[in-house]
Amino acid sequence: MTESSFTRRALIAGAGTAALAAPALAKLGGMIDLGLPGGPSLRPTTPAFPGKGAMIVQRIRPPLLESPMEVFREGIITPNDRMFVRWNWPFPTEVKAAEHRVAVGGAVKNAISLTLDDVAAAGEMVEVVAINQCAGNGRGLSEPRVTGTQWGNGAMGCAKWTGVRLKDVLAKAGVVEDAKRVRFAGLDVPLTDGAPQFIKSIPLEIAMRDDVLVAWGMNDEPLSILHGFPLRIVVPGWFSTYWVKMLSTIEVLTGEDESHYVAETYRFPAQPITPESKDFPTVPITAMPPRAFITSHSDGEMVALGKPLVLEGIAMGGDAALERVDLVGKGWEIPCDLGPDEGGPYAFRRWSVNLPQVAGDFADIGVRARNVNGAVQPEQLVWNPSGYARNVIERITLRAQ
Ligand SMILES: Nc1nc2c(c(=O)[nH]1)N[C@H]1C(S)=C(S)[C@@H](COP(=O)(O)O)O[C@H]1N2
Ligand SMILES: [Mo]
Repeated sequence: MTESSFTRRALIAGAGTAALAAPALAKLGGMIDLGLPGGPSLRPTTPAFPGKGAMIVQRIRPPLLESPMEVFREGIITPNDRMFVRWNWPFPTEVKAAEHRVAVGGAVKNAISLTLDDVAAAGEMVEVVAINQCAGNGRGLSEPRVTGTQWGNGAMGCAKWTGVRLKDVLAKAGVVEDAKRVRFAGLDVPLTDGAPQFIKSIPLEIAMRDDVLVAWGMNDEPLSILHGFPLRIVVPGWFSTYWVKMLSTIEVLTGEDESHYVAETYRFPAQPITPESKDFPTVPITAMPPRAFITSHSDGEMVALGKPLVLEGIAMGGDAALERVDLVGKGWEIPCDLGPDEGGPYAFRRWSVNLPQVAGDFADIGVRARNVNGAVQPEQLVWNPSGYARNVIERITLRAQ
C-alpha cells in the first residue's frame, strides 16, 4: 500500500483523455477452437483492439473479447493486454479525466459530485490482487447448450487493482442509517430506446468491506477505456458483473433493487433444476466458487509413454482462499503441490503435480479445487439456463505414445 510504484496524480489527473480507436476488422487473425460441444466452436483472434494482444473475438461491438487459455500459463497475473473484455452496451470511446464526475446520491446525507482527484483523496490508497471473472465464463461448454455469449473458459483474468475503498467514498456523502444496497452506473448507455441501462447493486455490508474498491489502476497502469477508464468498482471474490466500469454514479438504496440486471438477469436457480424445469425461484449470482484448470496440456495432447510427466495449472478459491487442489481421474486422485501464495485469497494460485512415469493414456483427467470454507468443485455440471457460475471439474484426455 505504498505510493512508490505510481502516484495517484500520475494515474488520475495525468491520465488526461483516454480514447479508443475503432479496430480494423480486416485485421482478424488465426482461428482458435474453443471446444464447444456441438459447435460452432471456431473463433477468430485479433490483435486489433487498442492496448490488446491477440484476443478471441466473441463480438466486435460492443466488444466481447476472450483470453486464449495459453495466457494463463505465464503466471498468476493476467497482463492488461490479454485480459478479457465484456460490455453489455456501447460506451464512450473517449473520456476526459478532467471533466469526469462521480455522483454519490440516493439515501445519503449530502449528495455530492466528485472529481477524480476528490475520489483519489477520499481515503488511503489500497491494492488488491483479485480475479475478474464473468458470471458466464465457460457458458459455451454447457450441455444442454444455453443462450448467451458462448464463452470458453477465457472470460477470466487476475490483476492487481489500485484505488480507494468504496466505504471511504461513501463516507464523503454520509450513508443514511436504513441503507440496504449500493448501486452503480457507468457511462455506457443502451443501444435501443427503452432498453435497461446496465446498473448493478451490492448489499451495504459488502460495499463496506475493506477490500471493495473504487479502482483506477490495473497492474500499475491506468484503466484503459476497454476496462473502464477512469474508475471501476472491484468486489474481490464476487463475479465481475458487479465490477461496474466507467463509474459515474453511486446510489445508496434503502430497499430492494428492482432494476433489470439485478431483479431479472444475472440470477440462477435457488435449488438445482433440470433443463425441463419451469417457474423455479432464483437468486442473484454473487460470490465465486472454486475452480482449477490444467494449463500445461490441452485436450488430446500426446505425452511420452514411460517418461515422467509434470502437469501444471492455476486454481482459485473463489470468495475464500484456496485450500487444496487434487488431480482426479476415473476412480483415483492425487494431491497437487500448491505454488507460493503470490496474490492472496482472491488471486489465482499455481499448482503442479509430478508423475514419475506415464503408464498409459490419461482418460478424462481434471483438477479439483477446494477452498478453506469447504466449497469444492462438483463432478457433474450444475446446469442452469444461463450457464452461470460454471465450476464443474474440467476434464481432458492425454494420449500416451
Ligand atoms: N459499465 C459497465 N460495467 C461493466 C459491464 C458493462 O456492461 N458496463 N459489464 C460487467 C461484466 S458482465 C463483466 S464480466 C465485467 C468485465 O470486465 P472487463 O471487461 O474489464 O474484463 O465488467 C462488468 N462491468
Ligand atoms: Mo459478465
